[in-house]
Amino acid sequence: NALQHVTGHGKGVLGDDKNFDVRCETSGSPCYLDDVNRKIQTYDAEKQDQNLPGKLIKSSSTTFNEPAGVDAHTYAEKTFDFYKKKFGRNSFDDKGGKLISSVHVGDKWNNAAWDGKQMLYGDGDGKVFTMLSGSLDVVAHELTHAVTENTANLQYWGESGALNESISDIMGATIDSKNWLLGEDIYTPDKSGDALRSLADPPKYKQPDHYKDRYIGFQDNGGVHTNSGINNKAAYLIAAGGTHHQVKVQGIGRDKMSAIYYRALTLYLTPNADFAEMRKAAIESATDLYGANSAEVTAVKKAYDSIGVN
Ligand code: ASN
Ligand code: ZN
Ligand code: CA
Repeated sequence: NALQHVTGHGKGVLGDDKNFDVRCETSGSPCYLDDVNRKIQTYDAEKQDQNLPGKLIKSSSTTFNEPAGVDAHTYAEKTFDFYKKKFGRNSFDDKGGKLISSVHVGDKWNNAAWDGKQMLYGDGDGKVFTMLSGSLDVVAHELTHAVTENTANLQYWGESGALNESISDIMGATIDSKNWLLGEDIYTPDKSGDALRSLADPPKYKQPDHYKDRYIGFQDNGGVHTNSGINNKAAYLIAAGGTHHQVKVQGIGRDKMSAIYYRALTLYLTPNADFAEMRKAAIESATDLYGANSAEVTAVKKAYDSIGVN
């Protein structure tokens, strides 16, 4: 008893106009951030961090004056379409699972997350972060945590946790392919040019880019957001090429690089995989996709050589 697949309109967090799929009542109003085809729904948590997801975001017309909700919704659709078109994956669980997002979670919360059930986005404090759904790479990063949980299920500590983080960054930088930076759209809104992380140059944001420099302490689940830089550098080199620690890598592009990691994630990696197993899984995947003697397999081997993972 509702109009389905209506096109909604609205501005995102950065003030850009966009279109997205909504549902409207048969009378034409109200409309909701409810994409009935992809099964994507976006809610307002109204600054709470409990009683989630909150209220389904609604508007009296097809125009939504709710930038954080508009971006969470639109970018979830984009990420869904990437996984569907590129890998034939039907939502995060590959079973058409309903994808729920809540925006305005908590009071000035400077984070975003997949909580095992849904996506959560804080508003940021306006200094360190603006509304976190405003960045496609952040949305794709969080949603990839859901894909990982439903596939390799990489455990969120130590090397497997760093690989979990890295896979989210790799897919974030593939789905939002305008650069190799993560989170630059919503990080420090008063300062341009910086970012949360760089896959091209992890040390720029205090991450290692070689296995010998890995963090071995207990903070951050054993440095999951630190040591991800090591694998991120390998992925960057596989895609873009370059010379690192005297090892030259011939790049194969983001498209093939991400296909290798997706195949490794869904077919070869296991919950406690370490960096050495990541290397093996990537070689195995590249061999399946491009052949044992391919330039793609060589790129993977050289990239892992260059970060000290053999
Ligand atoms: N934004 C963080 C992340 O995705 C949330 C977390 O701590 N897992 O890595
Ligand atoms: Zn993450
Ligand atoms: Ca980016």
